[in-house]
Amino acid sequence: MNGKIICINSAIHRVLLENNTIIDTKTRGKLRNQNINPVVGDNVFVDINTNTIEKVEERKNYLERPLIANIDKLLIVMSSSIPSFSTYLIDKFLVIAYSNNIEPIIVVTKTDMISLKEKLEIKKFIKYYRKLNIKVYYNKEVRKIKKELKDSVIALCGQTGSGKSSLLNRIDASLHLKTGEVSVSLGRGKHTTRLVELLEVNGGLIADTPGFSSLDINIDKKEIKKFYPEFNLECKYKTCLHIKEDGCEVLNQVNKNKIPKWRHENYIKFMEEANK
Ligand SMILES: Nc1nc2c(ncn2[C@@H]2O[C@H](COP(=O)(O)OP(=O)(O)O)[C@@H](O)[C@H]2O)c(=O)[nH]1
Ligand SMILES: [Mg+2]
Ligand SMILES: [Zn+2]
Repeated sequence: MNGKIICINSAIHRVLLENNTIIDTKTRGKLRNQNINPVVGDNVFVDINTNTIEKVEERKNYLERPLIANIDKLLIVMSSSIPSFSTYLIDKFLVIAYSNNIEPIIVVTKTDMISLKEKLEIKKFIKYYRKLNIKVYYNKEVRKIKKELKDSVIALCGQTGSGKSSLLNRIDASLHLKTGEVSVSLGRGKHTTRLVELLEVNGGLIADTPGFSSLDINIDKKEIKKFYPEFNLECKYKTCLHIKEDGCEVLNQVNKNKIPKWRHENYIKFMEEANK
């Protein structure tokens, strides 16, 4: 029977089957011999007589930190107050999402904590992201966010304190996730590696992870521009990286304020980081 791995704890692979039951399975030696290492999110075929995973389906995408496969949507949870709103982080998550074939969705939190003036400032950014066809919601819009969960596999990302756990609790109060936790450094020699787990929430699955621990854009420097949809313009040179080249149409649009300066500045930062 087909199913999806929702949790892995050493040798035990917990699978949500298509008939909505959950079983604990083992992997077959055959898979290990083929060097196939199933991860959370993998779509698998299970022999329900022996409770073994017989086959791992081809992956749509695969992230290493958190270790998870087949994510449909990335919920970028961005606070407008403490921690402060960061287009740098949003733009970085957008590149990570697009380069992994994941639909990004931005959720803005804590607008109740800011002034009207600050709200208008943030609205400018939101307007631009919407222009790029990215869905942006406020965390108050629980009904709209719930709709996004249906039949989707979702990962959350965003800074500590941005309101990820609070958001999930709003969506499903029975989750009782702890909020307001300050991450403390682990005691000496203690290795409390958190398990990645997919939780069933409102007809979808959400990765219960602290978010992305790795914020590296794991792609070639020359590729980053591909994940800035508005950079798909005709420059003088096909190989143009839109930094300071002669005849660069992207820079031209930035100068005309058609592409906002901050979008381009963040891009330059990513290019510099990719240099290291
Ligand atoms: N005022 C306000 N506080 C919020 C909001 N969302 C979350 N918080 C608070 O911000 C703190 C951090 O939230 P939490 O969900 O733990 O963030 P996480 O680290 O991303 O999971 C908690 O004290 C929450 O009560 C919001 O929309 N408005
Ligand atoms: Mg949390
Ligand atoms: Zn260019």
